[in-house]
Amino acid sequence: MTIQTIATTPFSDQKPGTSGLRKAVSVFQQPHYLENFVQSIFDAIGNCTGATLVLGGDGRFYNRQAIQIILKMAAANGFSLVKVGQRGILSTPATSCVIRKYHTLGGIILSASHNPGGPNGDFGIKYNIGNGGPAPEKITEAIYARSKVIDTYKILDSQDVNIDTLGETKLGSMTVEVIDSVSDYQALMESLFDFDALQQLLTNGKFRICIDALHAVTGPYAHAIFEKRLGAPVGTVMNGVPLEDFGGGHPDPNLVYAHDLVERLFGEYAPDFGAASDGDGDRNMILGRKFFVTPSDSLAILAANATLVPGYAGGLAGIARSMPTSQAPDRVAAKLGIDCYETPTGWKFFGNLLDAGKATLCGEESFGTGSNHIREKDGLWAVLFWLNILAVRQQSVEEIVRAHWQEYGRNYYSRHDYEAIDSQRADTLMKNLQGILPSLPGKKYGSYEVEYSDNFSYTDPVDGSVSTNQGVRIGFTDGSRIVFRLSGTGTQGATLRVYLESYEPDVSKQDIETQQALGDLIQIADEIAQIKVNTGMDKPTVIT
Ligand code: VG1
Ligand code: CO
Repeated sequence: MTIQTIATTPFSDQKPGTSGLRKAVSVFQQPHYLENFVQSIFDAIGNCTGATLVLGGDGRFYNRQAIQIILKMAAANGFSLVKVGQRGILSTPATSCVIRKYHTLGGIILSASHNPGGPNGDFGIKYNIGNGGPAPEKITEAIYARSKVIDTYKILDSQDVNIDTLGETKLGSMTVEVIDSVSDYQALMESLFDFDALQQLLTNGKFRICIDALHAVTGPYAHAIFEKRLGAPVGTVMNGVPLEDFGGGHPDPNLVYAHDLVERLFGEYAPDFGAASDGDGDRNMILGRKFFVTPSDSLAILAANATLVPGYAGGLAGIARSMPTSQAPDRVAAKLGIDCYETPTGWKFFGNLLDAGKATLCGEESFGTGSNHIREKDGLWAVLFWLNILAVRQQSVEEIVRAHWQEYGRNYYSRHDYEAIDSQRADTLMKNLQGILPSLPGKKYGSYEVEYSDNFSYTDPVDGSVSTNQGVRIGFTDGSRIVFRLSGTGTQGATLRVYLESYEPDVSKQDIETQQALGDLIQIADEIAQIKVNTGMDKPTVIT
């Protein structure tokens, strides 16, 4: 086995987005494309010699091939050990858990998360640092800078490694350890939640749940935890076998894409609780019987009830939410007398707050919730947290949410996505918006008056780093908000996200259908940003 140094030329498009580098599979299959990016990671992080790396992915098409390439490159770059998930499977939260538990240098996650997979779908790669979280911008920028000048990469000339059987093998002087994908993660969950109470709830014959893994990475974790460990009936987990193309579906847990689950939860004899997760297992959607919990509300409710759960019985240090997430968690933080931090979109911005002990729970409107137990959002963790609360309170999901609204008021919330629009048109829309921002405060739109308007900029309270241009916010005097930003995870053209939020303290007005409740704001958003004119689309492609 010899270490080969291969000559290469840079690709100009290897800039990591909100969550790693995502491209169509065909882009990753170009000669040297993956290798260039992996070598750029190794060069940017530097101290690879003798280090340990965690490696796994969500099982999508090209996962296995990419793992073999990365193993050979890790060996050639001096790593002494790579812990790889069996069959190449490791969810994003499980990877974060393993990095932290074994104090490794970092980890590589192969996933394009909620983007569809298969030969015609997307692939992605993300580097996580030693705290278990996504590399911060300083590192992703260094990786990108390196990718623009790279001229060689190192790879071991060797046979493929067996990644299906647990145990250790040698690859040159490096050890490859194939680990159980689930066990470390499951042990962490058992340390946080009351598994006895959960087992009782799931075996009492009265309370029924349904978990939709959408043929993505969560399947093995959900089978092991809910069916095997907690005793829920076999069949509780739907679509539980990870498939390379996710069964042709879109592994995004929302009312649009998790339609099988939605049909069950809104159908006859509906279960009491339903949940779905995404491609790499870090997102969650929570449903009660004929009831949808918005992710922003979910974060607020977990925070308000945290002390009912053993792992959080000591209370919360603080809460953090991404800027477009609704302000429902802020109200809980205010009541608890703790800070609520507002960060740019993407989990990499929560790492410092969690490391510094400033926040305990964090979340995003995009179906992501998590805590300081790892440094990623965590789909099954959120499901277990909800079930633990339900086991203690002995109320339905709907009762708990309605009681929350009664106490704190309801933040009506929705996100409108305009996908795959022409990039230039999207840039024009954002540029025009920026141009009119200074003129908006004081302007009236029907009964709404603009209080402030800005382009969100974030100064990290821990290391002082500044991230600018993180989305346009328009706030109204009654607390309503409209936020506009362009997605950083799409792979076709541009995706415009419009986030809409209004606040309703009056219980008698908390039962309006969401799009109707937000109807005025939807119109105002179009008036201000000229969405229809600029995108050429007369309605969003996805509403969540
Ligand atoms: C989207 C979401 C963001 C999330 C990111 C990664 O980013 O809006 O909240 O952190 O996906 O999630 P964007 O830039 O497309 O809006 V995942 O589950 O892909 O790791
Ligand atoms: Co994800």
